Amino acid sequence: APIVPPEDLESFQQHLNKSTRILALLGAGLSASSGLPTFRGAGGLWRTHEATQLATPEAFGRDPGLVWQFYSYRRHKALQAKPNPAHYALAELARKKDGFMTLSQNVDGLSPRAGHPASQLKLLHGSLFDVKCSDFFCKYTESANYTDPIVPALEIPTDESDPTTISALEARAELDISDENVALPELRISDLPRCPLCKKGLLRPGVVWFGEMLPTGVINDIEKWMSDSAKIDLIMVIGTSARVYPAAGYVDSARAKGARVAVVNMDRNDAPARGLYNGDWFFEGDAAKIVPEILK
Ligand code: BJW
Repeated sequence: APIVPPEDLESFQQHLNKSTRILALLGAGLSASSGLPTFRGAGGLWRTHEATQLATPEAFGRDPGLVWQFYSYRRHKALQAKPNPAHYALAELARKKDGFMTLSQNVDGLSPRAGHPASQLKLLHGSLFDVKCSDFFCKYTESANYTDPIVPALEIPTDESDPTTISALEARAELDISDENVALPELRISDLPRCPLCKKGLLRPGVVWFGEMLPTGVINDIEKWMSDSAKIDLIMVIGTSARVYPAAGYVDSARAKGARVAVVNMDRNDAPARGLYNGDWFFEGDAAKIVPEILK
């Protein structure tokens, strides 16, 4: 059976083919089938903590070691993960259509690794592989830091039980520290990455936490793109609960300029599907399967 109703597929593709100004708003669901957990719902817990509770300046201020353990784990998982067919299909659409712009809330680096042209990809919430100084007065930033772990103390512990065979010794499994039953290594503040410029502040992940501004350059580029023309033809809202602002607000901005909305989501009852009008589309299922099919 086809994943997508044929009549929806046909009307969507007709609209896509005549569209010149297109946006995509991406969220964690896009990378779910690459093995990376989402923020809300199943998989949104890291040990006993809501992922969204660790993504705040307050959490970092209170317990920088815990927050680094969370982000170091996610850097490690993202480096092991591979882009899925949806990442590749979006990258290809960008190469085919100059007027296509992707707004990604994801920090996992999978869209860039799928070859998505950088000029058509705006990373709203930064990247796991950007690092910056947490001291307000220090301007130190680094991009493309793929060192894993970023400091030795953040190495993921392995199963130290006595191996019975050589291969078991070689394959010593990493423990899953996202599981609250696995002990977290003790950390001292002095073990955490320190700013090489001011030598005072701790380094922190270059992502956008709650209450923080999105990167000004990114916001300006999007505003400019939006105001370049009176009309936007289409916005695709893929794998996001569209609950976080200002990201979710781009759906309304696009609609205000005439855009029709296409939602791709596993969960029909999740936020973006509720606000759909006549002439919009809802494609239910795994983005990794649906996106390549509708963009074919
Ligand atoms: C699948 C699938 C599969 C699963 N296939 N689908 C206006 C109104 C109210 C509040 C505010 C407002 N404006 C600003 C705010 C405050 C706040 C906010 O939005 N709060 C809301 C929660 C109410 N916003 C901010 O603080 C922002 N900053 C800001 O506004 O600055 C200005 C300012 C400053 C000071 C004071 C006031 C204003 C910053 C927001 C930063 C968000 N950061 C995070 C963490 C990033 C770092 C990290 O990765 O750790 O970004 S939070 C987290 O949520 C992360 C995500 O990018 C973001 C969105 O989540 P996403 O991607 O949608 O994931 P999920 O899990 O929610 O959804 C997954 C979806 O996929 C689900 O629907 C599934 O069904 C689906 N799915 N598998 C297809 N295989």
